[in-house]
Amino acid sequence: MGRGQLILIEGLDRSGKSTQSAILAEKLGKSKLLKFPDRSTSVGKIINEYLTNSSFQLSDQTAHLLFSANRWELNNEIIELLNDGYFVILDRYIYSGIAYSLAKYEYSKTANNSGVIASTTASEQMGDVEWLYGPDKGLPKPDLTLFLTLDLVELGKRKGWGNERYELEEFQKIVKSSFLRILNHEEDETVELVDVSGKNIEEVTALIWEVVEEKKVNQTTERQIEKLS
Ligand code: NYM
Ligand code: MG
Repeated sequence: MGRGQLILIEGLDRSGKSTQSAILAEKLGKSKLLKFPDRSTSVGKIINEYLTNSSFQLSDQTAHLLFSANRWELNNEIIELLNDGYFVILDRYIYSGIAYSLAKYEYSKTANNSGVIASTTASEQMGDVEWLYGPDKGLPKPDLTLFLTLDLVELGKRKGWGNERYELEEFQKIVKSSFLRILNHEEDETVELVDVSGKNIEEVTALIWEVVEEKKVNQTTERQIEKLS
C-alpha cells in the first residue's frame, strides 16, 4: 500500500475554503482535515491572540515566523498520517503564510494603515518573497494545491467581514493579488486556480472533484513525500 496524498485548499477569507475542505475530506474517506493556523497548539494560542485582539502587538516579522512555526508543530503528524495511508487535507498552509505577509508590506504603504494590520513603517522583509518563504523550507510539499479565487465584485458582496485582524475588504484585495503573484500556477502543475465567483457550494465541490480526479490525488501513490525547497 502506498501513501496518502497531501491536498491543500487555499483562498481568501470567505471564499468557502473551510466548507470545501470538509466536504473533500468526507469524499476521500480515509482522511484527516487540518486547519492552519491551528489555534490549539502552544504557538497557535499566541496566533489566536494576535488575530483576535487588536491591541496585542507583534512585529510583522514575528507574526510571520509564528505562522510558520505553527506549521512545523504539525510536520511530524502530517508525515505520519500520509505514510499511514491517510489523505491529508489542509485548510490554508504556506501560501497563506507568504501572501498575507506580502500583502502587509503593500498595505503598510497605503494611507489606510493605522498600524493594526501591518507595522506603520513597511518592514523590508515583508516585501522579500525569498525571506518570507525561508522558514517553510523542508515542510512537506502538497501533491495538489487548489486556490479558491473570487472576482473583486464578488469579494465586495461577501460582506459581514468578521472582527479579526486582516478581515477588511481593502486588505483582502491586496491579499488576492499577492496570492496570484506567488502561486506560480502556470509553471507548477500541482497548483490550480478555481474561480468560485457566482457559484454555489455544490458547483464548487464539483469543480474541485474534477481536478482531484484528473490529478489522481484521490488514489494512494508510491511517490516519496516531497519537501519544499
Ligand atoms: N494567516 C493564515 C496568515 O496571515 N498567515 C498564515 O500563515 C496563515 C496560515 O490567518 N485571515 C491568516 C489568514 C486569516 C487568518 O485564518 C486566520 P482563518 O482561516 O480565518 O482561521
Ligand atoms: Mg478568517
